[in-house]
Amino acid sequence: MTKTPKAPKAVATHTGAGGETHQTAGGDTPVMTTQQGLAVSDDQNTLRAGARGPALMEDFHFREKIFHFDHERIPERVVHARGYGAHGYFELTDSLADVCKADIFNRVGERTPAFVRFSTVAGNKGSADVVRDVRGFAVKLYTSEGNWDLVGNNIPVFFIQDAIKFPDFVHAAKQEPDRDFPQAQTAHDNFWDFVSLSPEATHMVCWAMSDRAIPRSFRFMEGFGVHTFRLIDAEGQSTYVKFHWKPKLGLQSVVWNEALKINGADPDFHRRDLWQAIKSGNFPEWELGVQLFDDDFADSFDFDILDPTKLIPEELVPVRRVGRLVLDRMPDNFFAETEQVAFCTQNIIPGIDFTNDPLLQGRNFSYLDTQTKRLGGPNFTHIPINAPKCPFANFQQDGHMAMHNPKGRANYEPNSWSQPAGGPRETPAGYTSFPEEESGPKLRQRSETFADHYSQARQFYISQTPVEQTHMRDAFVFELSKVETPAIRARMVSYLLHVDQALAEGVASGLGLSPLPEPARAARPVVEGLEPSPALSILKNGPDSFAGRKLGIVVTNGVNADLLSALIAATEAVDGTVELIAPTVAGITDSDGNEIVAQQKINGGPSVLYDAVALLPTVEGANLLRHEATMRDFIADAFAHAKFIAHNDAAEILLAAAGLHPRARDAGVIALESGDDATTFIQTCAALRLWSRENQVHAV
Ligand code: HDE
Repeated sequence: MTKTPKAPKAVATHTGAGGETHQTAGGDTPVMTTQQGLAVSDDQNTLRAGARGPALMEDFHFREKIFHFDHERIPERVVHARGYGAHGYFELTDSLADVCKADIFNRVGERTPAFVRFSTVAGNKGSADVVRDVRGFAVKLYTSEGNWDLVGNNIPVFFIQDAIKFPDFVHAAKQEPDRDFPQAQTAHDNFWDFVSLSPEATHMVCWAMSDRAIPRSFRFMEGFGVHTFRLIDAEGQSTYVKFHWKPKLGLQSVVWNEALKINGADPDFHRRDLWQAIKSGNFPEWELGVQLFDDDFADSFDFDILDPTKLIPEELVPVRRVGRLVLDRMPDNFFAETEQVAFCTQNIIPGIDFTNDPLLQGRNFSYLDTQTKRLGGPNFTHIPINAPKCPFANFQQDGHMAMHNPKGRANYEPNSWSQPAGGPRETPAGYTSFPEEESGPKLRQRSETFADHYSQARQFYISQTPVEQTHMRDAFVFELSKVETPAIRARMVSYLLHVDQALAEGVASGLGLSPLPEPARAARPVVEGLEPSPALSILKNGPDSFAGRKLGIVVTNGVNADLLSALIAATEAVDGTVELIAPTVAGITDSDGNEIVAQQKINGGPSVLYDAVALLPTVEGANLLRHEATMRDFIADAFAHAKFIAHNDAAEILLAAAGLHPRARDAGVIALESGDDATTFIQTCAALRLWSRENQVHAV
């Protein structure tokens, strides 16, 4: 942290006639060539007729370079456009051979290569990371039996019950078409209009208004397969399964006002976090959990297991943890891997099968179709990130960019050519679908068993801690306050009256909506007496240490070297990280005369970028910084966001400048006098935030 980065190896240079720098190949530096392999002598100047004359058409190097540049962009994903991926592996820790024949689940200790892409849903590719949104959690597992894509989200349910509604839902959520805003947010009329006309969305809307939709980082969030799938054993028996990814670091989110400010200060907050964690060897890890159940459970459950707007509480069907997913390598190139990775829900392997969840069935068409458009043709499976790592062979051929055409004479079968010219053949050991009996009239009809839209929304709400319930209420109020049409606000409150009376009243009051609307007509009465499910709360499943989190320390010249190193040591001892924030990024000299580089200048390192903060200025430094508005914001925001704040004596000057006089402080503002205090402070930070402070800092 305190080291100055190494300068890159020198490259030989000479200066051109116009003063431009020419860097030349030689030694370790490779020769630049055209796409045809022709060495390039001058990459700074086009070929001209005379130094001041017109450019020549003959300049094939210029034309190739500009042509390629002109074609750099491909269509962004229609949803989940903004994403960030990493490589890793899945390791089996508990065999599932009792219920699943998939090779990946049969040998404990075996590792399967994986690529994971996290994403937001609504925003365009260049939008910010910490918007209120669902996060995609898409996992490609390169198994020995073919690629298995588990294309999940960080929320276990979805907004709609039938895939045919997906285009409407997505249109409503994204920018409004006449004005092309707002970007990457649902706080606008069209979104709330759609969901307030779609009672089935109520459960998911409650999740989206919870802190699940503003995770602290990808490393602190869960993933869910959402749909009910099937596991198939060696005898062909089926067991229903819901897939879960449980983060090793526990669950953590930011608070809404903090999220708004993070997006300004660092729109890449989540991708930078993943990059830094992996590059520094703190490999993010999740456990794979499965909820297994049979037809008897499905028949006895209050809801339809095919309905993607419902979950199965973990208290009813426990999550069996069977493996771990570790991300340990960033892609070499973002475009080649993260942008070109093509997830398809229909990519499954022997031992896993679909159910009739109508959303899943629709997805199985959509993903293949969208990849073909996005990546330009049917051969997107030939791109290295998408190709299986097991052998593969078939008679599919040609098309744009074909890399794996069949070898030999045959490109069809059956054929009478002997091997090797005859090519691949089927095997009875290949994939077979579970032979579920199906019959019924052709019709367009939603099953009556999908009709309860509020009970699980209520269960979700009552499973939250009071702090989280308040955040949900505030999120509804914030979003609906951006909705210009009063009737839409009222319609949403009419749904919330089925979820929880206090929630509905709180939202109505926050909107200044009076009198309360009538509750919406419910197709089915709310199931009474559903027990709270603690697994649904973030705060009940939070971290128990400062591991994976970041402390921001404000330092100035002459900082107490002992205290600073004690604080850094205490943080690093629990696998946390530290950034130093100083008046200039060149850094400071500590009380022992050591020169220390800072990671941020004060106006580039606001406290929203840190999980907790410490203020260690000298008196002289504090007297300088108290006149700096961003320093005062740093403290005021840390306090407003309920963060733990450590400080030395001299920092009293800064605390006072930010309006934090001793009487305004609380147990979360902690004086540091010795190295022991530093350890206690970091232990205190395990509690995430001093939530009780929130009541003091929000009047409306
Ligand atoms: Fe997707 N979804 N989706 N989705 N989805 C896409 O595929 C779609 C749904 C999810 O990192 C698209 O490659 C339909 C549920 C993730 O590359 C597209 C329906 C869940 C990603 C598509 C759904 C997801 C996508 C757009 C309703 C959680 C990003 C670009 C039937 C279980 C994957 C693309 C990545 C991406 C269609 C609903 C998760 C258009 C039709 C439910 C994580 O094919």
